[in-house]
Amino acid sequence: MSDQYADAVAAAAKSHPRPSGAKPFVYGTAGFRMNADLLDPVVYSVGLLAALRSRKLKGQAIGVMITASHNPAKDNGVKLVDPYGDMLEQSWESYATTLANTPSEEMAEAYAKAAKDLGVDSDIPANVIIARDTRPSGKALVDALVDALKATGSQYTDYGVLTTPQLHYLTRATNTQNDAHPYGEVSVEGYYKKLSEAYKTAMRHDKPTGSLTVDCANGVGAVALKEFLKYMPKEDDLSGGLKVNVANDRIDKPEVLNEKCGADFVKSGQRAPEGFNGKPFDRWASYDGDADRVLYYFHEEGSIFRLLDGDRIATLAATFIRELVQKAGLEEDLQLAVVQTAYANGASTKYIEDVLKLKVECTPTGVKHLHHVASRYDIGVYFEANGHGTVLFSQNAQRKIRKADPQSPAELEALTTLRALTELINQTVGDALSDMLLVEVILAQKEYTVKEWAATYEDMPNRLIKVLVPDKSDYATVPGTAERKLEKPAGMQDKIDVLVEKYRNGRCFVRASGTEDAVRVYGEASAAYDVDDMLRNVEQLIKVTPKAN
Ligand code: G16
Repeated sequence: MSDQYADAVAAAAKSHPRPSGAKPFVYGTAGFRMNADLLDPVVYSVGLLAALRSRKLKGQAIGVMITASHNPAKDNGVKLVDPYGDMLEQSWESYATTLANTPSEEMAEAYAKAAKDLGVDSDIPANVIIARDTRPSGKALVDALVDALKATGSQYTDYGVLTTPQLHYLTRATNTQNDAHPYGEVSVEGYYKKLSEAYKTAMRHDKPTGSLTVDCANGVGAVALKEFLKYMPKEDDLSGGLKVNVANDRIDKPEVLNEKCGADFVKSGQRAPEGFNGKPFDRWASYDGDADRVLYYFHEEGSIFRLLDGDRIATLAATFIRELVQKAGLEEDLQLAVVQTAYANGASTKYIEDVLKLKVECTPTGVKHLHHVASRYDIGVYFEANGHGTVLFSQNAQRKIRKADPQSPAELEALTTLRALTELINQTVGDALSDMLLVEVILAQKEYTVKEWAATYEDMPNRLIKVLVPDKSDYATVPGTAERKLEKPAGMQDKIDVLVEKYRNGRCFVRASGTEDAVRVYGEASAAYDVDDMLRNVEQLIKVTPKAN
């Protein structure tokens, strides 16, 4: 055991015992997520890994977010943020899983082994920044994390209650503060200032029509949104003044977090949240529990619910940014692409390819996958249908946009807006607040109401359901298929294929959730009744499939 901190790690680990008989924990789609009662030793182990990661990266700050996002209030979770604000590098996930499953009496040895395998120099200082959502369990979990950081001699800053994207922002801002182009001021206030200044520039000639009501899922998004509104132009300001109504902001009642409200509820149920009182065509948006997703929606006359989900935000953003790039005279220089997952509505993919004539890539679920692919392009627009996404501008694109010399007033206008967007968009991760401002800018500039936005193309009827199974690890998809085909349970995919063939333009896939104990089933077809029938049959198939051995 060579690491100089191993003894302290062993001593502190005694206070964070792993319960015997606990199911193996896996670092999944968004880190570890489970019933909060089980998380204490897991968070302790994540603290150890955060210290190793920071040392490995020469003392750059690593972020740790305590949140279970869209999950119910009883759950919590933890995820690591890499120095540039993106998710933990995938090759480290197995170390996270190993440490999380190590009994406390073996922790020091496992930690020292990981340090050795990863080639970590324990003399390098470690630096970790922490935030948590509004869940009551978060405070004690931060204590477990801090125990690990103290044991490993790490410096840390606890920012308290923040949205996930704010922590991502702070991580990148911390690590770029001495660069030629720092990401932003290293403070929460700096985050609000950056977004509001960019918004004001982008809205210099425009004012949104009507008001916007935001369902904050009774979570931390309510705190951030209310604070942010102090930095916004006054409601009647002709440059960007926007009336925002804050709904579902009961953070004083932790049990109502994500309860019958929030982006996940709205997307899965395809209905408005509790408390919805919009008149026809009123603009509403929903955040999720840690404010990294946003969706828009409205009611048509007759209370017909119309959802403007992540696919819609992707197509709106791609259309607008492409127009700006063209108007700025940079079309030949900057390649734009859209990244989606299998959950993207088929009509959105067709629209992007056939009408916008842009390249579409499809990745497995999980922001880390989309982010990775989007970063290969000059401008990569990525969104999951559930509202999680952002736009990435490569270093090359940012340089070209910064340095371009406008040849006409029209080019200057487009460039000014494009420059503002590179600041307005949180390029570290999906950010409900930042994405919402982007949508507001686009709707105002294009003079679109929600009705016109929804009319850009017609969604295929679709549904997403959750099926509880005895063990979700019985379900695995074929690598390289972006989760569209199952390889486990054996034979199930063939049966699904036979079923789906019966429905016009039917498409259906099954995959294990990375954040909940369930499998998800997505289906779409030309007719809504076909979608319902198809999903009923696939659900039945799952229920009668015997447990794998
Ligand atoms: C997380 C991930 C998202 C993913 C979602 C659902 O979101 O960050 O990329 O779409 O979970 O994942 P799954 O279908 O595997 O349960 P969030 O907002 O819950 O952190």
